[in-house]
Amino acid sequence: MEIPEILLQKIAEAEHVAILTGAGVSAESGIKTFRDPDGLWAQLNPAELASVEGFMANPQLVWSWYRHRVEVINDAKPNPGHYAIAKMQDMFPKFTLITQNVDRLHHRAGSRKVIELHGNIVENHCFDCKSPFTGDTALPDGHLPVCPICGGRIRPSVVWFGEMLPVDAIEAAEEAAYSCDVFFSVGTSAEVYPAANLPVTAKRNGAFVVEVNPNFTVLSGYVDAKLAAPSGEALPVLLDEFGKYKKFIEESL
Ligand code: BV8
Ligand code: ZN
Repeated sequence: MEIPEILLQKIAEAEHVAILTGAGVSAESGIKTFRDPDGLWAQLNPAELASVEGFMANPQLVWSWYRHRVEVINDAKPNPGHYAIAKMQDMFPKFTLITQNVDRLHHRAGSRKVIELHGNIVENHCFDCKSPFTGDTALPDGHLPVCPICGGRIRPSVVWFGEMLPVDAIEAAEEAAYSCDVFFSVGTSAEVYPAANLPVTAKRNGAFVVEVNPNFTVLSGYVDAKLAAPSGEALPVLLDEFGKYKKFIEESL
């Protein structure tokens, strides 16, 4: 695939590179996205499953959905897209990785600092007293994990629709979008807020915005460059071309 030279130039000059990832970056690890035709929302209603109301109304259904997703994630492995992003963390004076994903595959690929806007599916806590819960949640369907401290309901430590994002996470993400030189939007439909504001904030503040996504999104007509390919293919090629570009520049000095 073709990497636009302007993108290589902007990355070479960048002091600060920021990346926002969504479910698409984990698609090649075998984890379903949400909005693709075969995605999670194709069969299920997000409001019923990824919201406080849904959990209150039917904790059994919500827990069986999360248990299924945890099993899929435990069997999944990071893909070349995750590894390429992990490599990028040491290539620039400043680098910020922001993810909407809850699967922690960036951590497993070696990314050291990950801003998790929507929490993670690996940890759980008590809905009532907020204490972290390290007990077993893989209970047989029909059984719900109970808080040993207050007897309250245990929930996954993800951010549900209608819930505030962790303040430190969204503030750090907005700061990075505001101040970076190059902003990558990788594997996201950019439809969930306030995460979807980030590429717009970056663009408004003069960043060169790149979308890595095989499909068209609401961002596609707005970005400065688009790599219309799966991130597991596009990002390794980008790093490869960037290496050659830097060598060429050094040799021509
Ligand atoms: C909040 C964790 C308010 C749970 C998730 C305006 C401002 C603020 C809020 C709102 C607003 N408008 C509406 C809202 C409410 C809502 C919202 O945005 N709704 C949408 C549907 C309109 N937002 C919220 O509720 C947020 N909370 O704002 O609180 C508030 C304010 C004050 C006080 C109290 C409250 C909370 C949102 C977080 C919800 N939690 N996940 C869980 O996972 O179980 S959202 C979940 O869906 C993901 O985290 C992610 O964010 C989102 C899915 O998006 P994507 O990751 O982009 O995935 P998607 O499937 O959509 O797209 C995949 C893309 O990958 C596609 O484009 C595809 O082409 C591409 N792709 C496929 N394969 C590949 C690929 N790309 C690259 N390579 C490939 N191989
Ligand atoms: Zn409790």
